[in-house]
Amino acid sequence: MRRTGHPLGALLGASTVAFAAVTFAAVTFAAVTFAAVTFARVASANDGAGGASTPAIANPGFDADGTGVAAPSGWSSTGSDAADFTETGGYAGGFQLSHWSAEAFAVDTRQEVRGLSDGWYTLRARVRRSAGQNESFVALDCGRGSAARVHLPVAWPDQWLSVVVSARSSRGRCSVVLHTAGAAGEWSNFDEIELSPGAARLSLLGADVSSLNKSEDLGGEYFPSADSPECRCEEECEAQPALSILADGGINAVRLRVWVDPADGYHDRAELLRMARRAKRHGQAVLVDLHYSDFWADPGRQNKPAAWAELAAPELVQAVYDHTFDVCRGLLRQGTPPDIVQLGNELNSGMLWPDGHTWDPPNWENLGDYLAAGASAIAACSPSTRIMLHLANGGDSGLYQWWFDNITQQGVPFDIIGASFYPYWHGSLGDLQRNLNDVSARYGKDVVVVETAYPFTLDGVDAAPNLIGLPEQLAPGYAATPEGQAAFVRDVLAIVRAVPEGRGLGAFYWDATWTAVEGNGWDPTDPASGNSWENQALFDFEGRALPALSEFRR
Ligand SMILES: [Ca+2]
Ligand SMILES: [Ca+2]
Repeated sequence: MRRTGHPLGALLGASTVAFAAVTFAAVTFAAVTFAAVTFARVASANDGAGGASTPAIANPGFDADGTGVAAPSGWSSTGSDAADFTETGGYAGGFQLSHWSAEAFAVDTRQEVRGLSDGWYTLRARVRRSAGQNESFVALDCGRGSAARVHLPVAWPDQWLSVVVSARSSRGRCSVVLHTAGAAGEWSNFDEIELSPGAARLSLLGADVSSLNKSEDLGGEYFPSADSPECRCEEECEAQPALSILADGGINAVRLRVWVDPADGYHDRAELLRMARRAKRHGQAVLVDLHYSDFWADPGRQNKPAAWAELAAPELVQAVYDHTFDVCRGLLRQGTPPDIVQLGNELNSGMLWPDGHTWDPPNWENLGDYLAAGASAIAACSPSTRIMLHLANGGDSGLYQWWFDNITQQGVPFDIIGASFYPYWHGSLGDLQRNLNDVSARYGKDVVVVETAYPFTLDGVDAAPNLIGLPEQLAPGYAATPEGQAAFVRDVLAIVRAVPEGRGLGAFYWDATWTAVEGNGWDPTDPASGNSWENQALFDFEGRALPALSEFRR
């Protein structure tokens, strides 16, 4: 099984040297990292975790034998067994397991762990991988049909990521499998393999469907994926309600944008009530996205609703309360209380400019008053509804610390931190992981990636140029193809699932249903405005569900 000898010099030159400095920095923080990695919260919510043994993995950090060892203690390899070996470096302890070969390869490094109780176990690993043709994953195989894997996301080459995968043990033993199938010169690194009782699960597998009602009114049609049973025979494939297709794909939550008095009458309170009824019929949770504007609100614009333009700051507090309460009460009265309400949208620069701006000049007191008013309206209307505060730039932990330090000083009550994460604007998946892990621990809050998306093509179908249409805008490792979009969604979900203490609740795909339908452009004041997002929807140019949707099923 084991080969003897391998071109170690070539290996070191190929995949190790460039990362040495970063690896040493990571070693320094090892103690902190270990302290944060527990599963107490996850395990408490899990069936079968109580009293489970904490199993020991032999040589979990690949540090027992030094460098260049083809058969690290405790592990065995199958497949291209010259392609796995220890190297200096690693996330911690000085050494790591590497998968690499000068030729195309496929290798498994595995270890069977014995003495397990019946119940769920979660495997956590530190990983990183090259960005090319590299199919690599960490698997936990407990036999009897209980096996699961998590693919290695792609980040910057110097960024170690933490990933988790859970499976149910029923026969006392499970196998840890570290796998890479790569083209020549591709590589993966593994370190700090850890097995704990409990399961890591996402509760919110969501899609923003704010555009859907208007799309359907204007003739937009949606179809199941091309390989679904309904569509195998082309002529038998009939349009279905998009929410049905999304629900069948695993979407268990929807996000809906609310403007106060929009120019075209869409995305207002009445539409929210209608869409919430539809979503609840599919068993979907409802996240209400209050913009406190008549138009888009984001870091570049946070304009007051026209009806509020002349209000002084104290009157704005009342207006925020009244609008929030009115929207919430409407949902409550029709029997669809909101599950989550986010107060404002992408509040980096505050809201209700200029009164609630965070820097031009800053007025955290006003912003705190507005958000506290929204929170108290929700508490009065629907105490079980959870309150979210949402920023863009999900890879910018400095921004999040600055903003949430200030807003917590104002005493604003909230439950969940929401983050937008678009890799072409907001950094790598490593940046996202660092920020989510940091803010959830720093403020003791759950986190949700409340907006994310990725193109399935660089082509467009209407006249409006797409926001993402150039190869240089893409994230390394993720092609603008249906498969690349699916891999990106899969890996965002993996990052959220790995947030320590089970604080990563899930993610919402934005705007899943915004296909190119004439009249449904970005500007509610201009029916001729086009769609700059149709290559990032979860439905292709024919309206068929894309494979990324099925990533929400797990
Ligand atoms: Ca190590
Ligand atoms: Ca377009």
